[in-house]
Amino acid sequence: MLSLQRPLAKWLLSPKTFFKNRQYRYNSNLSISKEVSSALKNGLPVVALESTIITHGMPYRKNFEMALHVENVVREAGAVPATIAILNGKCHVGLDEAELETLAQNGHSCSKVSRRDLAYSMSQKLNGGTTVASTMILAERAGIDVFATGGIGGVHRGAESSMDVSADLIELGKTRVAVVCAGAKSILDIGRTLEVLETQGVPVITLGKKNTPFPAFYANNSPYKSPMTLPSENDIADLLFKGMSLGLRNGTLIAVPTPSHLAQDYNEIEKVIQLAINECEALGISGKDVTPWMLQKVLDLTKGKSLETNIGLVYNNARVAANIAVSLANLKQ
Ligand code: PSU
Ligand code: MN
Repeated sequence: MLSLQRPLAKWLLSPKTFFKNRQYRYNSNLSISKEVSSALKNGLPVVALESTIITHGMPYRKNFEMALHVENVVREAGAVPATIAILNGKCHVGLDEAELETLAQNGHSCSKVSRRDLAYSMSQKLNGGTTVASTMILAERAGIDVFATGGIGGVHRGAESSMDVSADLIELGKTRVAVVCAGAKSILDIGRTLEVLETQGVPVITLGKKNTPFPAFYANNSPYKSPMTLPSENDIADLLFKGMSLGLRNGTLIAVPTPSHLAQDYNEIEKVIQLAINECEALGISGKDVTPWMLQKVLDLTKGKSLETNIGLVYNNARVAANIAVSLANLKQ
């Protein structure tokens, strides 16, 4: 890894050179778009975006519209978007419109690619939507520090017997990318999700005033306390920069409350989720199918309202991520 290739003393002596050069290190397996690669070379802010949300998180054609518009949101806030996916076995960082449409149209017939699936999908020349975990890996390899999505995977309810803990949490412990999301869905066991993040040394920061609860995706009034809060994107960028300066290798989780006009009530959405969990268990759904199945079920049960909230919060997270990326790029100058 980096610290082995580059002696620590040298790194400490010239952090600026380190930041400028790191994007060139792992690029041989990546297909980085011209726009993204030129932004990275010039130290401009870039925001990574995942693609499982396109292939497995939303129905066509809403997924395609979302995938296009979220890139505009990032641009409007002054950063360059880099949607990440596997196309014909190649790891792409930065997709064009036709590539986004291929993923959106093929949906579930694309693979859902988490860390364990990366090498397989490359060797079998598959098309795949990358999860938070694998998007983090590819973003880091490309030299991207900030990544926006909707929600992360976490510890599933009942994980004490099923052992269903998302690889996203493990990745956050070891891959240095800041993931901006709307917290964790209450289809997950949010309390245990926060415990695992703490164990792994992942700072979990909610954007907002002190005492803002840890957001639960559709709902902001969750009963879970935020481990940390910071009032602005500049403060978050400063925290990220401090972590980098110390050579910390872990990721960071930034939780952004859902805009109030889209947020739903925690207890209302909880009832829906309980129904969905009961059915999921009765049908014996397991492994990587659980999250996409639950997302679809909640969408059906709320007659599409959850989809509207989901799309709106992704845009909001993308704007916040771009602001953080802009601020961080300035600190790294
Ligand atoms: N949560 C959402 N929407 C999503 C996902 C999670 O609200 O689209 C996707 C993300 O790509 C996340 C993945 O990384 O599901 C987690 O899947 P699993 O629990 O199988 O690790
Ligand atoms: Mn799982």
